[in-house]
Amino acid sequence: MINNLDVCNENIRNDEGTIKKDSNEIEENTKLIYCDEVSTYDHTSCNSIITPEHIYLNLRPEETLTVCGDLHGQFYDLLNIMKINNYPSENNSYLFNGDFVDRGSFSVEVIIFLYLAKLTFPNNVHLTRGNHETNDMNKLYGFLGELQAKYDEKMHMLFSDSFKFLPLAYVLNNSIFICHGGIPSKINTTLADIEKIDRNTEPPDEGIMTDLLWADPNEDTGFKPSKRGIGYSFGVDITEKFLKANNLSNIIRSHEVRDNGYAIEQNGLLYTVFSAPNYCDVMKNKGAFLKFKGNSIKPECVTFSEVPHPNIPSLKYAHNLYQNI
Ligand SMILES: [Mn+2]
Repeated sequence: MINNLDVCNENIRNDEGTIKKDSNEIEENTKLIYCDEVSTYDHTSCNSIITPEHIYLNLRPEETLTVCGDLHGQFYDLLNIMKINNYPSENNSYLFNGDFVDRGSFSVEVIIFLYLAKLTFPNNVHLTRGNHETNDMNKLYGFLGELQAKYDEKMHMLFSDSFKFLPLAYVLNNSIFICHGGIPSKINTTLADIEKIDRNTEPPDEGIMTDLLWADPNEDTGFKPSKRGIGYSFGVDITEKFLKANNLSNIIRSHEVRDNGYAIEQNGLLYTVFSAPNYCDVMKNKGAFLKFKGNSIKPECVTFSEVPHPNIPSLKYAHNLYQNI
């Protein structure tokens, strides 16, 4: 299963030059529309509900927090999570750990649902930025195309701006570090360093922000080049050092499909959680979420299967070079 994704990622690398040119043209066009028509858009309304201090999540005894991984536009599976686990409320909090959009053909419905949930329960719904909450990915993997089909390009500029406000990481109950990809490759990175990142930007080619969005664990030790062609992978010794330096116990991350929806890796120190079952309509994996109650640092791991969706295949809105996984 992982190998299939590797092939897909290999294609991304090989075609990068061609796509970049195309993407830049789109970017220039959308900038013009944006400047002319929506330049009075008020950023402060976003900023007031997604502020840096919210990265520290300490649950009340009666509160549960459900951590979901990648959703990738699979709106009907998101509704199924709500059916299994109930809608957000004061005691039923959620953290959606990035990659809300792209690939699945209902990304618009997913992101509007999540933003409405955030606006309704700002203290109980938490959203992490994933590597797909970025312009480069949206141009290739469908979110831009889907917005062009359902609305227009300027809608993408508005969503793109909103993605820049999303936190890059959280700390749950003073023990568990949560981010979409993985831990920074700069040795001795502290939580204070992570808080200091100016995240109101597209991710650069390298650095702490890019690592948090893109890194993967490996089954060995040390740092290795990433199979994705961007970032790197980190071994269990790197994880141990990061946790010790920051007085933490575990890492939760998403970003990679797992057959059972989640996996406990690196000697029990790291959880991978992925919430898009039968990913891209072909991968046959389960979805999962991790559920914490009160001050617990050991989650209940819940798995679920895919549900039917309207007959619009995954990747329908993706760039035409990327419509096959
Ligand atoms: Mn990802």
